[in-house]
Amino acid sequence: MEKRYKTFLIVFVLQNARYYQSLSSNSIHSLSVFVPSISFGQVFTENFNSLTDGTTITTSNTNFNYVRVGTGGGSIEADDDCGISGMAMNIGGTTTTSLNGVGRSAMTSSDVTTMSFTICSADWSAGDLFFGMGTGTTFTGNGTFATNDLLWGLQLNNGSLEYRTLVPSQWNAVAPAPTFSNNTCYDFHIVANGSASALTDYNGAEDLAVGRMDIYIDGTLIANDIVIVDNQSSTAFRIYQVSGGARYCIDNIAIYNAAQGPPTCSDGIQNGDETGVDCGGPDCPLVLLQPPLLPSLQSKSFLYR
Ligand SMILES: [Ca+2]
Ligand SMILES: [Ca+2]
Ligand SMILES: [Ca+2]
Repeated sequence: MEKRYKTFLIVFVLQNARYYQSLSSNSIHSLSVFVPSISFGQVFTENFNSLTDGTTITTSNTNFNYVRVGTGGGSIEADDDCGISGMAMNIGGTTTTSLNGVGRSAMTSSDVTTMSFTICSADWSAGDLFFGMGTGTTFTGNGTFATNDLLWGLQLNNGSLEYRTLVPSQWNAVAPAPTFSNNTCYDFHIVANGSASALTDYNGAEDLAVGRMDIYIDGTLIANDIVIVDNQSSTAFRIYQVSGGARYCIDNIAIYNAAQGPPTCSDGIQNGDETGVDCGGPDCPLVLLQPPLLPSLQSKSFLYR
């Protein structure tokens, strides 16, 4: 997999410019973008873009407040060659007993939450990766946590997407089962409702019953109103490798204390793998990096990435 940094020098018709600026001869102007960079309800974000390739990830160089590299091997490091635009987190190990995890606790408490992230793997069949949200002291430490600490929990178990239930306490396959191709990245997006009220049209036209979650992959609703673990408020999330030798690249982690639809190129906020508001990354329009220098021509040269 290769990252996809590309620089384009293209001809751009001034009348179609996305961002307007006044121009004067032979001078350089800065651009002003009058949009918020963090959307309403977002309580956590991490995209690793300031890390150097190969950096061992700790809480001191990320927005996490929980990082664990368990006994038996494994590691967590920054990786710029995952197929994700920009730096990502590479989590996993080479043994079957590793426990590598990251997370955040003490976030704003909410019983309606959204978690969004991008994930890739070279071999989905080789490991077991957990991700979920919840509360309780075990979310903040190294210990495994009780099922009833979870608002919701999912795992990618040897390529099978499974959800946790409290009664009976077990893992259940999401149906119909989504399939995952090796060396391919997917955008996961989970909206969970632990409140006492059903949600209506949270994503324009999508509802979510009490005690349920909607699971989107690559912007498509692949599991509708799946049972969550326990109706409760959440203050934390964790992602960890349960077992297996697989490594996973994870990026663009975002947590909201509200019901948020999956990222789009027109929602007015920078989310998903966008590098600007509704632009950049593999799915959205190019980001304007540099204004034109010569204003006198009908067509201009711009630098994009
Ligand atoms: Ca990144
Ligand atoms: Ca739904
Ligand atoms: Ca967007």
